[in-house]
This record gives sequence, structure tokens and C-alpha cells, in this order.
Amino acid sequence: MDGTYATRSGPRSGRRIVCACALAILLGSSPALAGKRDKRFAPSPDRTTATQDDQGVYIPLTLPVAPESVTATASDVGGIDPTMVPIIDEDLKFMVHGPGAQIRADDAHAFATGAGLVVAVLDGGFNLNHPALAGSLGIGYDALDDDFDAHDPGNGIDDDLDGIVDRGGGHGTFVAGMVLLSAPDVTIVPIRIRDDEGWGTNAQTLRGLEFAQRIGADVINLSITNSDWKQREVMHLLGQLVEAGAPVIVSAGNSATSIYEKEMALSEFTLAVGAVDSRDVLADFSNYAWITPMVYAPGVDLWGPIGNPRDDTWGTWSGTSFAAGIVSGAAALARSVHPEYSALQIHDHLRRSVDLAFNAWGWPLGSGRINLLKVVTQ
Ligand SMILES: [Ca+2]
Ligand SMILES: [Ca+2]
Ligand SMILES: [Ca+2]
Repeated sequence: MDGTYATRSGPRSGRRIVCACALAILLGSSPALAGKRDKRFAPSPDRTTATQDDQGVYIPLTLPVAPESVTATASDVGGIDPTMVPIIDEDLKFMVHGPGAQIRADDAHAFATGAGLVVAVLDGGFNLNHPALAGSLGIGYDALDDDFDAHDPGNGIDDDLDGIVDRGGGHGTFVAGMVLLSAPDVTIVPIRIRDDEGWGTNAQTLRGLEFAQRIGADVINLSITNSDWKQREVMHLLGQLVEAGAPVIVSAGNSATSIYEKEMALSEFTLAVGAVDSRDVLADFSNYAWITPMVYAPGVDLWGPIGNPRDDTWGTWSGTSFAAGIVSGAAALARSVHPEYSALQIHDHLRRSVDLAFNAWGWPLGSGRINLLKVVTQ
């Protein structure tokens, strides 16, 4: 797969030059990356007993609640709701009638599109050949292989024997698609830190974050759960990234619990994102918070690019992972209109750029659902 997507020329060749420069810098100054390839470990029979030892502790992605509900529908398959028939379009305009309308994407794009900014998507299951990503990709990094090709659409094998083949396949592709929904002109830098079944180690997360730091990413998206999020090295790196000006957007998780149970969302350096449905009601799977100032975004039955099992596969998917992608795009828009803001000011700005959203009992959620028009006009 090396070079497959890099050879695709989009209309934004200037960015590829920037990325090529970044690669040159990396190749010339990345001794920390070289030689840090750690060996892969067989999945533990009991992954719920995660320990401080990141060597061999497998960390699940924030996967949809019911992976089997994913309707990985190829674009040429009939029987799709006419209003949801994908029109493969580079700027994802096909989506503005769904969640795009809910978050005022079209209106916001009259003010900003994220042009010139880089969003690092640390994830897994990237299909970099998907048409939705054409012209939007920078050179990425693969923390599992220690190479610059993050492509991993799945191998068709149930490697972790959980009964689901390539459980993580397409996850990163879908997250990247959601980023582009909010910010169609950003450059996505795909950073592979999870395998095609959705597992990875803290060491891989660290190396992925190091890469994002080296290229000076403008926004960091982490749609993962991490049992040891407060690992000293991870927190240190997140702090450095935030100090350098990069908002860090994380998914709140899909276990329908208070966010206080999720260490990553407690981090002072991150902005946690929960999911609401098309009525702005908290998704029944979404984590939430009563006090922690998190933000919400559409995350139920989103339509987007999957790329598994085929390059042009589209489908619907639910999860806070994808809500986080939408907010990462929003963070890029915020950076476009507020270059003077610190990363934490971007977080605060996003928390304020919302409409009311509610839980199942009709009570307003702490922060509401992101409104991109407010992001770019406040
Ligand atoms: Ca690779
Ligand atoms: Ca599996
Ligand atoms: Ca597999």
C-alpha cells in the first residue's frame, strides 16, 4: 500500500508540499521513532484487567455499541433511503442535509472551512483509498508498523477470535469523514495506533502523539478509550501538545455512564465529546457528565465513509468516536477564525458554541450540541 494514496493528486498540492517537508524533517530527526517498534502481544484472555504495564495491555477503540448494526452498504447497492443515497463528493456536501444541517455546517462554511490546518486523527481502520478522503490526506504514520503508511482496511481475519471479523475496520476512515463534514478543507493526517480489530497499546498511542507533535498538528482527535489515560508519559505529551496550541478532542465513550468513570475525559488537557441523536437527545449509549464541561455532537446513525470491505464502501455508524470527529472539525474552524486563542481557549470556545441538548428525561445537558455557525461567528 505504500504510496498508494500519496500519489493521488488532489487540488491542494500545496499541502502535500508542506507534508513532504514535514516528512523530510521527520526522516532527518526521528531517532525516537526508529528503533522503538515494540513487539506485538497476543490478546490477553481477560482484557478488562488492564494494568499500568502498557506492554501487552490491549485497549479497545470506542466502537459502536452494536457493531453488527453497522450497515456497511456499498455505494452501488440499491434499497437505500433516497434521502441518504451518498453522492461521493470531495467536500462531503452530501451530508449537509443530515447531521450537517443540525450543526449548521453549510452556513458555517461561508466563514471558514479549515483550509491550511492539519487535523491529526489517531485511530485505526484507515482506508486511505476511500473517495471521501481523496485530496484531503497528508502523510501519516503507523505506530504499529513504524512506517508512514497508516492504511489498514482489515485483513478479513478475526484475529482476536471475538467472532467479529475486522471489528475495527473502517473506524478511522469514518472518523476522518466526520472531521471533513465539519471542516471540509483541512488536511487529515492519519495516525494508526489501533489494529484492524480495534486493539492497541499505550506505547502505540505515545508514538502516535509524538508524530502529531513533530508535524505540528493543529488539532488532535483521539476517538479511543484508554484504560491508562493518565499514564504519566501520555499526560505529559498531551500537555505539551496543548501548550503548543493544539486542541485535543476525545470521545467520551459508549458505556452510557457518567464521564467521571472515564479517566481520559477528566484530563484538563482534553475536550470530551458525547453523542446526541438528530433530535438533540443524548444517545442511549453515550457517556455524559453532570459537571464536567464537555460538549455533544451528532453521533447516531451517521452516514459516512467506511472503506471496509471495499474501498468505496459507505454506511451508517453510531458512536461518540464519530461525534468527536465532528468536534475536531469544529476545532479547526475555531482555529481558523481565532488564531490568537490558546488550545484551552479553543476548548472553552467550543463549549460555548452550542445549542441546547437534553437527556432522556428532558434535562439540559451541561454543554449543548455543537453549532458550527456559532463556532465561526462568536
Ligand atoms: Ca503500515
Ligand atoms: Ca475480531
Ligand atoms: Ca483482522
